[in-house]
Amino acid sequence: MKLTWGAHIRAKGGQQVSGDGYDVIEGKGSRLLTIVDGLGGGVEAARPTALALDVLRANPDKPLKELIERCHTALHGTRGAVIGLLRLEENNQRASYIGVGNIGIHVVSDQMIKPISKNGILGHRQLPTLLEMTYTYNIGDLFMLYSDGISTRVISDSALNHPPADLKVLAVDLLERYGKTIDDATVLVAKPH
Ligand SMILES: [Mn+2]
Repeated sequence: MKLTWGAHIRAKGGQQVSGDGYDVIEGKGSRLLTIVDGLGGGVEAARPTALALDVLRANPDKPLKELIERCHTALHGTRGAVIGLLRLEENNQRASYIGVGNIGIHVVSDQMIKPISKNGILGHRQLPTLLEMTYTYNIGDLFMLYSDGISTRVISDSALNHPPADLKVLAVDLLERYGKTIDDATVLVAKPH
């Protein structure tokens, strides 16, 4: 699949290490896009984030629910994390999403693609009943994941309708304009074409 993407991350003011993390992981005919936000700040927050990303990188083709459950297990005993997990499949143009906790997702599309995250924390007690939402996307749709260090007002920004060719430029721009300095902040934008 041809997927153009860009991401930007900024640690909260005064921290050297970000508790947010992201990745775009290559699977068989699909990509897994994720943002993970470790609870707390600094190194304590970065640890659960790194553990969750390791699980995803080792298993890019497993069902989303299983990936979330594996992350949950791997994070027991840590501060915990929230996650947004999006899979874009190439052949059938299927987009599927599971979110646990406060990670935002927004899709610019002619289709009604409005996935949501459920409340919960990976690594803490019981996971919520996982809700996997599946859609058919169009080539050229723009997918955006963002952590809660980004104001939700970002979803109405006009730049999303006319993104630059280099999506890294868009991610940097959105973070600069909507990022909060009191939290780690991450934006990931991606466009299948
Ligand atoms: Mn956060």
